[in-house]
Amino acid sequence: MSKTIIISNRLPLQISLEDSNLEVTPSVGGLATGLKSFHKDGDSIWIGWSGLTEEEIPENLLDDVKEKARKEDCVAVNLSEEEIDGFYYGFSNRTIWPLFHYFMEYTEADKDHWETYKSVNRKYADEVLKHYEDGDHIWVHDYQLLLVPNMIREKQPEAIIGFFNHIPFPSYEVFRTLPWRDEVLEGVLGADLIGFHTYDYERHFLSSVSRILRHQVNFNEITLPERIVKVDSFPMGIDYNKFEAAAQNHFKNTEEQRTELQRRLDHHSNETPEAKLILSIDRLDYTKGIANRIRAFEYFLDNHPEFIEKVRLVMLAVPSRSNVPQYQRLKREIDELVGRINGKFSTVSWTPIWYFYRSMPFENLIDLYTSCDIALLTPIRDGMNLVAKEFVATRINQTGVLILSEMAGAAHEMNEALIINPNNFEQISQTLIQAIEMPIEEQQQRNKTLQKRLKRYSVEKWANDFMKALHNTSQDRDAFKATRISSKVSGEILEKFKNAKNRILFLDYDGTLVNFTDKPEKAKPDQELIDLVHKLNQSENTDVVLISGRDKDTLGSWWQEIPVELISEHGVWMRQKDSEWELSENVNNDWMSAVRPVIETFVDRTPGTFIEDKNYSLAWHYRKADPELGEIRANELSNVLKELISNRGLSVLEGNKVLEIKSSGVNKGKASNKKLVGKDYDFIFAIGDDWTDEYMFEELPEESFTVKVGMKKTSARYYIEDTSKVRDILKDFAENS
Ligand code: ADQ
Repeated sequence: MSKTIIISNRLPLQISLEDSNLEVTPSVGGLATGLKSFHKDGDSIWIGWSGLTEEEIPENLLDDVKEKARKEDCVAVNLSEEEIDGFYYGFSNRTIWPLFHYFMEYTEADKDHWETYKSVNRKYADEVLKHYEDGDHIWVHDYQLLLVPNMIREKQPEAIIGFFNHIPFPSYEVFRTLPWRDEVLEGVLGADLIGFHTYDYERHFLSSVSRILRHQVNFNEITLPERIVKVDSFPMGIDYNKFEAAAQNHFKNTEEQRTELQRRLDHHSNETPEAKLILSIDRLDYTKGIANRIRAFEYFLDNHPEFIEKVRLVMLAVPSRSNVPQYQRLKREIDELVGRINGKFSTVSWTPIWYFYRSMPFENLIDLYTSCDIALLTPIRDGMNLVAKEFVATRINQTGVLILSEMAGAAHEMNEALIINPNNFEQISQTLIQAIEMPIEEQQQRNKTLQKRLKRYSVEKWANDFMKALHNTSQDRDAFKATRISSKVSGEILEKFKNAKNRILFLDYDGTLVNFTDKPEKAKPDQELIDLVHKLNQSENTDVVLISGRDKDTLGSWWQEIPVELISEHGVWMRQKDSEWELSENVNNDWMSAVRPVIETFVDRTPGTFIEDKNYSLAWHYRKADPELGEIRANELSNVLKELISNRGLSVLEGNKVLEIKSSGVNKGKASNKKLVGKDYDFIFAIGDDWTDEYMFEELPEESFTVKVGMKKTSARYYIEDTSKVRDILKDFAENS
């Protein structure tokens, strides 16, 4: 039976050494917490790092580590201290993490770190390949493993691979500054499905893919030559029932069962029943806005001294990445801030901030969540922020107020929270007052709605939705009817070619025989292509027709020396072997003077676009335009033109980054069929890459070998990956004729 392979930097369990014994504890952090239940309940294995470096594990305990992991359906990836330094503390946390959270001033570009990142990603991919069996679903997680999807794909082209990014994806303007931006995007694009927490991250990613790699993006689909990649947003939820149940149990605890922390919290509320506890919980990370939060709290007390002794900030900062200098500096900054503010405002009976710098057991988290009145979560940037959701889930009597930064992904779904800008101290201060004074009924009303949504969209639902979408991408792949021209299929076609007595080949030009270039005039045939077409054209019983949308003058001049048959402008002109151009359709161009000025206004407004004048058609090219603006304008122009040309016997063809206006009666289907009249071909081969070639694929006889270049929707029987593969098959023909 097929299984799911989860891969993340860390395993959901952390293995550590205590007096030469191995201890297993659960990992802290959003990803591990969230996915644990999915892993436990399903048929899956989890591949990741155990938390101990190779140097730290005594040789005699190596097998024990493996065994401890195996018991939890986990596989530990062995990493050395040097690898952890370069891969985790280095590239992941000193390059990607700050860059993706818009902390460009913290972003380093260290080549050695990048090299280690690549080699460690390869280690993870190799471990996956060891456990992979046909039909398995692979789910790669987060920014430490951006290259893994493609590393798996290279070895297992048919694998079903998903990738989820737990942190923000920054805007193109920020992402483009990364020296290895192309490699990173190509790495992720090895996946069939790429998930983000919010639509904003999704559109930033799509825009980077289309601007940097120049792949075609249609809504949320990226067309690669050989595959289609889907991108979507899946806001991660929490294990709602676990937090709700923990809170219910918490309130059932007897006096003796209460934790030390809970007793202190109880003492506080008994002593000062009117005072409010404001809670914050985060990993100690500069993205979480902890220092700003303390300053905002100071601003609040400065401006509203009436709340002195009436509020207290309870702050839990969980140690994290303490090997990275910025985290060490931040720790010092927070220590100082807390000290200064406590010194400034404390009274004999009150300190404004209770600060804990440690990891707490789960039951203490629940103590904090349930005992505080207000949660103040003010990240500067945060992929999602699960703490916000956990706080709400534990409020079983539905009281409590959540103040949440608009910079957290969670803010998109938690509209009933009080949403603030973490840099606006005045707003935070006013919002604190609103929270302190909020009537119980309003608190309950807000939390009721929030809880309903959190309960429905739990982490389980999130994981299932992602896996369902991943499964669908594999079904879409199967539903794609065209057959890939593998070496076996190309051998079969070649056999038919060899045995045929009378053959005709229709070859589209741009995107089929040559790659696209930024200017159409640059796509001149190279010598290899000229020789190839020449050789094919000389073959016995073989007619070769270059069929293109290009104008007759360009096509004619490029193929002046070779007496190959040409069809230009989608069929307006034909040049027989060794003869002159003939106008093949009853076409005219008196409409151009009315249409041209309209297109010119689009050229003026859309930098990088231009008009190509053909004898009987006008083409508007937008390949060089900003990709998003180009698509928007193409859509707009297409609508404007359709209205303008209605009832004039004209049509608008939407090609690959080009719109073309021409007579309706002309298309490659009609033109190619004309060539068949009165002939008795027993091998018809037609190949092309865009929409204008679909007319050929649809109108040629059924037994023809119709081939699409690139894996796009098509009526062709076959598809082939790219222009170099096209040349390979034509070379086979040339050598065997
Ligand atoms: P994190 O940056 O780790 O996650 P967050 O989403 O708030 O941030 O998750 C923290 C998790 O750690 C919570 O589930 C919390 O319960 C747990 N936790 C906190 N303190 C703990 C403690 N002392 N002991 C045990 N557990 C503790 C990253 C991204 C986020 C994104 C998540 C999930 O940075 O933006 O929401 O992944 O995708």
